[in-house]
Amino acid sequence: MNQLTSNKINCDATHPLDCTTVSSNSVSWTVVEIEMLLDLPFNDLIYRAQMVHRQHHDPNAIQLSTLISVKTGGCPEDCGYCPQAARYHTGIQNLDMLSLEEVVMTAKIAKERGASRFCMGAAWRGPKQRDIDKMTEIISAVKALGLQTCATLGMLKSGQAEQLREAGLDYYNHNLDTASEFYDEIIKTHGYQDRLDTLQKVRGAGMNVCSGGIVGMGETRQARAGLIAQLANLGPYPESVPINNLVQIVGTPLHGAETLDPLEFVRTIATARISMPKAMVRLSAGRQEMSEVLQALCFLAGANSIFYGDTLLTTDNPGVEQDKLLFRKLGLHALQLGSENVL
Ligand code: SAM
Ligand code: DTB
Ligand code: SF4
Repeated sequence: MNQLTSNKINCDATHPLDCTTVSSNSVSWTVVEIEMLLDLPFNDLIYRAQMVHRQHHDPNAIQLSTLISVKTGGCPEDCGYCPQAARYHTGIQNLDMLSLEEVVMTAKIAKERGASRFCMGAAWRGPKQRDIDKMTEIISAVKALGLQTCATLGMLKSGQAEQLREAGLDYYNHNLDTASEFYDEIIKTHGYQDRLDTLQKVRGAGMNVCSGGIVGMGETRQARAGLIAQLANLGPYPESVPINNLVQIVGTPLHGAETLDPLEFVRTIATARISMPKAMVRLSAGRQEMSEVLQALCFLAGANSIFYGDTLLTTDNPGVEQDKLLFRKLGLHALQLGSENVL
């Protein structure tokens, strides 16, 4: 029997396309099984991803998250892709943390434009207690606007996740970034286990987990499969899975990395969809460099969330008007917390 039909396919067929995935969150995936998905003929893979997608999601609804960098630059860590790492000369300044008023003003605009979630990022290894104190104030104020809240502040210490949760934080984003075996080539100042520990703390505090990774860093297909398998096996897998295509930044070690074949990016999205059927799979960084056709393929492969707004943290994202036009062309609409669609 084909290994893909072993423990996660609800039928006895020998070909994965004849089968239906089970929706349970307790299924485990081997790296080899994810690689087998990645190896499928493209049409078969996309067909299968669409079938899974339609079992669990409105195929034409896309969740919109708007990002803000609440603390930009000056980060002590060495993540090889990151424009905000102080040690690389990327032209990003070490700025003070934004005020509560500045963040709330941006959140209001994001809501008016139709975002359902507001994601606040900080260039920290992890927050200090005084940072948590400021963030809890900010989170409560953003939550009071009626937005879902998400924060990505680095590694968490015991008790911090609970404080964020109590302030009204709905999601915590902390990416595994890549497969464990490739990780050390990208980051040395904190380890893979540190990241898993933070995700465990987030889960333990009862928050939703947002965790994904970056592709296009020169990793092998096996490493991409390793990342997806690791995420899918988190038990439960993350509610939200951002898949970033590396935005190459002059001055970082990964500037000049071999770019990923766009169809391989689409395949990665499809395997995330199949192995994490209920998750929101976010087509994340790198959209600015993608054609409309490539983005459409990503939606077809099961991506159902995007970052919405002119900037990510420090780099450009497609403009709001451009995204509205794309949504119109594709007949997509924004997934709303309420019922009204804005796009
Ligand atoms: N400092 C915190 C941390 O690292 O967890 C939060 C902010 S950090 C910028 C959030 C995520 O952005 C990283 O984990 C990485 O996945 C993504 N990211 C950063 N730079 C990127 C780039 N150049 N291209 C694509 N994704 C990037
Ligand atoms: C995620 O996975 N991607 C976002 C968000 N989570 C925080 C960040 C992308 C950053 C891209 C580079 C920049 O704009 O600085
Ligand atoms: Fe960038 Fe976050 Fe790494 Fe700091 S910890 S270098 S902000 S990705």
